[in-house]
Amino acid sequence: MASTRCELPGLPRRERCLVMGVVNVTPDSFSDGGRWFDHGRAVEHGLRLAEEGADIVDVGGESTRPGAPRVSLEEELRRVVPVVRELARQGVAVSVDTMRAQVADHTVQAGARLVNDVSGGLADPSMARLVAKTGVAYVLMHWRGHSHDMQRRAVYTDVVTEVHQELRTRMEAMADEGVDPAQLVLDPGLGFAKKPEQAHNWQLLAHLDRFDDLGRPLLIAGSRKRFLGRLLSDADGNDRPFSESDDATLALTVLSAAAGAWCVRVHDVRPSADAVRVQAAWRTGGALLDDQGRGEPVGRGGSGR
Ligand code: PMM
Repeated sequence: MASTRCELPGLPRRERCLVMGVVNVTPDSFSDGGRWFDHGRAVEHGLRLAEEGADIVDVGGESTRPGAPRVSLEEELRRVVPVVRELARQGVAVSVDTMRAQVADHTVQAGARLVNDVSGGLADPSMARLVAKTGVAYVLMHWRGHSHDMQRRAVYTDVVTEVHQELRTRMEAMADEGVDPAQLVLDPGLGFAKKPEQAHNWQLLAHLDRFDDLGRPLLIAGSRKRFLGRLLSDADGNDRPFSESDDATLALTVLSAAAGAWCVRVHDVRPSADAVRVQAAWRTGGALLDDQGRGEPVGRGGSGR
């Protein structure tokens, strides 16, 4: 896959898979809801993730867990804009996890360098024009509907072929609105209208190379998701709780990096930041190390800026 060392406007370029750390400024997110639901704590957490080696810090104000209600525009703005502004001011490469063009607009003005839209532009018809107008890098994720009914829409004959086709259709729709394909990152949307019991997520992961012909870098975001808990269920059939799936997430990071992913999105940053460095040193036979065998420094000033 050609995507790892891809150039995207405003974002760090590394000879390895990047790591995006998650800051959910929400009371109810899937795995860390409520923990950073305060501007000061959210900024502190984002800075810690950058210190731990996150190349990008992803700030979101709306939970996308299955069944989650939507928040108002005003509330989403209130949650994310100050956090994005402060992290950007401190030199962190910030992405904003939003489906709303107005939130994207305000946060890009506040310093966000990437718009991470889990709806791939479907939730807000103004998104494509905003992305075209600002020239900002944009994550286009595969999506079939809002959280309250997305699992009902997880009906596929061939999940890989259909996700590929739907991403291609969305890329074309964005281009029709003036978005330069060079702004785009693609994401198969693990867990979004994908059913653990039908192994949709695993089929996608097993065939990431099928997305090569779309010619854009891939973001893989499986951190703490339910399909990992299901994979690791106990003898009584109980899913492993998400709080105990960080080792499985780390395995996903290693395999995604080896498969050529541009970036992984994770909650627990340090293990993944270490792992992508190990993978890159392995892949290149140490060609990028200094004459003492050292890699790039981990953390802000090294990879965070
Ligand atoms: N998943 C979540 C949130 N944002 N963004 C992208 N690009 N891809 C994803 O799969 C994705 C996302 C939900 O996970 P969280 O509630 O743990 O943040």
